[in-house]
Amino acid sequence: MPASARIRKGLLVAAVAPVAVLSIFNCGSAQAASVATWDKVAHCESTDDWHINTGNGYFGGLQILQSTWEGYGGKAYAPRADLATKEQQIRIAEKILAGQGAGAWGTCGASAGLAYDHADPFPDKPAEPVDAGMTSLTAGDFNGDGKKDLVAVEVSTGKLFSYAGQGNGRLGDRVEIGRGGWNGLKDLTSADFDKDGKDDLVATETGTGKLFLYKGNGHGLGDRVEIGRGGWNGLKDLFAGDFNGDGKKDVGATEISTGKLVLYPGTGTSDGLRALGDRVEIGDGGWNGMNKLVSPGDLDKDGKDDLIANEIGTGKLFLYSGSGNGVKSRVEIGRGGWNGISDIAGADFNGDGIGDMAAVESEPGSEGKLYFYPGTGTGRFGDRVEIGNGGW
Ligand SMILES: [Ca+2]
Ligand SMILES: [Ca+2]
Ligand SMILES: [Ca+2]
Ligand SMILES: [Ca+2]
Repeated sequence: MPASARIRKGLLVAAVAPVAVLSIFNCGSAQAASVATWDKVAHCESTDDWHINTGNGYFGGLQILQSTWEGYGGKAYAPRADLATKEQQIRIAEKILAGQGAGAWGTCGASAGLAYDHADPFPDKPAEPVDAGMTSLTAGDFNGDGKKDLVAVEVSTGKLFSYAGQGNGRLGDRVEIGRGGWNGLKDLTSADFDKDGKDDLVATETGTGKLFLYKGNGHGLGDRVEIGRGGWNGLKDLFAGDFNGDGKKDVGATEISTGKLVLYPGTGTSDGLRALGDRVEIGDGGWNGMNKLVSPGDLDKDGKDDLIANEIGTGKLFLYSGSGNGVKSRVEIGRGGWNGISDIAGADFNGDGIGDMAAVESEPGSEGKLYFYPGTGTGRFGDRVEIGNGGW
């Protein structure tokens, strides 16, 4: 369980916070709070100033740390919490509350009774869509023809669709796989985790912070199994690949509270909580400055899975070549412009043994275009080609 990531005032009284955190995790009830309770937290944190930025690194009425804002999806609303509306700040705070508990607001959370108010702040109002068109792209062979398919969630319906890969970077017709409700899941990533020859899908359930594995059955997805107890909302940018060289696919992620890159080694099974082993750190802090982490497979033809990521500050794309024991030092493979890419999936789409990428370019909150980026085998990508017919 990652430690809580925020709090200006709470930091001063960290010694008392664990008591509140403990009671929350023991009771296991759904986390939520009314607007009136959030108003009390804001009164304590920011004296009711929902647009405050004092330069202390915490922003807005609920004083949310920038990396936490980004980690829980706040940038879909605004670049920083103080630039978002009160409702948007509360909607992200609800996710932090679910992931970290009321202890994230220290004494302000305690005095507001945040841990004991389980009301839905906006019961009659669905959340504004955080992305338009399709979101949460990932790639794997989900129809059993040996060609990698592109999978994505339709924002307007919460349905999961698989677009049949043609083996040449192009996509065929889509079919719905899995059951609905995929708007409540995030960080979708795919690999054949249990080594039965069929790709599986892993995702975090935002409401509970649990990690689930959806077993591929050759024509879609079968039943899901819980493979990670709560706390996964404290991780972001999940990716899948074999990064410890044992031939079994692992799950990697950035830990929001520390900015470290962590790896949960796969055990080659889909055996519930035994599917992943104890986690290890494979990258020092600083990964909160990166996003869109994805493994396209082997990009530089050394036989090891690799990781690519966008540097938020510069919009540059970097390759972190897999070392068999984590990742090597990074190499820049794309000069800027990658902040305009809203979603990335990686796999060997054209079957040449080299990892490729599919990515959506869009304005925030708008539909965008889907592109195919072929891996060249040198660790870079060749010229992109638009695929798909809009609506992404
Ligand atoms: Ca396929
Ligand atoms: Ca499998
Ligand atoms: Ca492995
Ligand atoms: Ca490689």
